[in-house]
Amino acid sequence: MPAKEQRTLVLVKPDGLQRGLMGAIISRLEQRGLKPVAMKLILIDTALARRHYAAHEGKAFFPGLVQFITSSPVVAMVWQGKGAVEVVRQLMGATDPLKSAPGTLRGDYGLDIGRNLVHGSDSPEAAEREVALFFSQKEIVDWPRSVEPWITEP
Ligand code: IDP
Ligand code: MG
Repeated sequence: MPAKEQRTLVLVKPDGLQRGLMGAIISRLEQRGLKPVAMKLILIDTALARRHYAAHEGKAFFPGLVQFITSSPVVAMVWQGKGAVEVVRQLMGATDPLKSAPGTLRGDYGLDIGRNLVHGSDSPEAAEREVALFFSQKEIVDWPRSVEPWITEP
């Protein structure tokens, strides 16, 4: 991976799949110029959910969050590119869709903080931890993309 690029974990949450918004969410990341390097549809088990959201353990919404994220499949992905962690956070919008700007994924498709469609790692350190939680090294494909110099100046 080029030094100026980052990788980040993105989940299309159960509400995104149930509502048929997986394609719309993936399209937005793709159109921005980020590159997918890993992708799978999975049913998250309770153990993985608790590890993924460990920072929120003890909070009032934690049990509901674990219940929700394990209730139906998600699409787990790793996206790569310049500033990928921050770019995905901007594309997602604020945690509460009511506070997310129009044009963001949560601002365009969501109304409720507990049904906010998408997860993105919130820092490079979190991204590293979360990518490793969901994917083995073998599942991450470092593929060349011919359009690259038209997206990022070499
Ligand atoms: P983030 O997804 O924008 O990074 P976090 O603060 O990391 O937001 O919270 C993780 C997830 O927990 C949120 O995406 C949301 O689904 C849920 N959550 C956060 N705060 C609340 C709350 O106050 N009530 C209900 N659910 C919440
Ligand atoms: Mg978070």
